[in-house]
Amino acid sequence: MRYLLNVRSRWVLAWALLAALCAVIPLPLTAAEPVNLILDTDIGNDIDDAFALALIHALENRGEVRLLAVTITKDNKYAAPFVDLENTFYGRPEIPIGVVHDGKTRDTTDMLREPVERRNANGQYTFPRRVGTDAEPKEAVALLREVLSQQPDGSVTIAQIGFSTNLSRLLKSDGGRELVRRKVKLLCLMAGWFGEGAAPEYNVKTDGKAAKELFAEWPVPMIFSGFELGRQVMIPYAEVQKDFQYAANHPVAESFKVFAKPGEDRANYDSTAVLEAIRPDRGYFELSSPGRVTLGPKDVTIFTPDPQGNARYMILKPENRLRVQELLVALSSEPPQSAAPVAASHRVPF
Ligand SMILES: [Ca+2]
Repeated sequence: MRYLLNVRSRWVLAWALLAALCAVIPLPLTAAEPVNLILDTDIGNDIDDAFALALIHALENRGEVRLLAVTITKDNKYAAPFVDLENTFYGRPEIPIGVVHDGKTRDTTDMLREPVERRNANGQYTFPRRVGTDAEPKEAVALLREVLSQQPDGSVTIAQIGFSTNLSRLLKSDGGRELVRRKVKLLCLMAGWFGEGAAPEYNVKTDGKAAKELFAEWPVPMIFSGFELGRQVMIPYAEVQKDFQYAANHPVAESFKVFAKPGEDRANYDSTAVLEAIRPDRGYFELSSPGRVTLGPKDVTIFTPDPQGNARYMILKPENRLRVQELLVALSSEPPQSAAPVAASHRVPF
């Protein structure tokens, strides 16, 4: 009896010690590993790509994501410097950038050109960057292959918020489909239009051939954020005017002002796909049943339910619309963090 009491007493003491330790050692809110993310963007054709990139930086500040690389499908010389100056503004100038060769939308847009070319009174760039000064971007597919090959199997999420040019070329490159199957766990894309009244969607129809190939051949799960969802989530002009005032010169706010008409709210399509890529388990969106996405006349997306399919599309319930909209703008307008945690070891050299 005395022995049993002693054993019980020891257990009580051990539990008391453990409780005391837990009280003094703060446990992280989440022990989850950050999402290893590649962003593939047509930045410069609409303003939401710049906001989606700012959103990624805010979530990397929280340790939720590690931006491995940015690849670009807009074939214009200002796109890479703009991505680079935005990454530099947020304290991460080392993020490698890949550019498309012989791609779509070669036109120059002022929302890229003006921030890239802007100089201060001393003749220095208002927004410093490395591209065009001491570094040059790589070709996008080569960079995708390099980055993927260096990551653990099944660990990479890709957010495609432009055309399918780069990712379809990746699949067709030597061993590319196998590389994707081995390294990528999820592709979130802003692409298509699902449900009533569906019409051709810009990201799909601009490179319809690539989209068709990607949707047919992609070997791991895909989650689509369609036009019908993104158009419900706005970037309010008045909020951009107020929320980015912390910086006298802010690349995202300045690009927005160049692009949007005074007072014009713009849709935040791309940020919805990025949010799902990084926070898939927060219930912001519902998902459709599994199925397959194919293209019909004029490259309109057709979703066919199929239990064996690897595609789903996102659904935004009316009661979640405002919280998603406000969350995205609030996160995108977060100032750069002076001591942002940077897991540089996971990134390939610029
Ligand atoms: Ca885009």
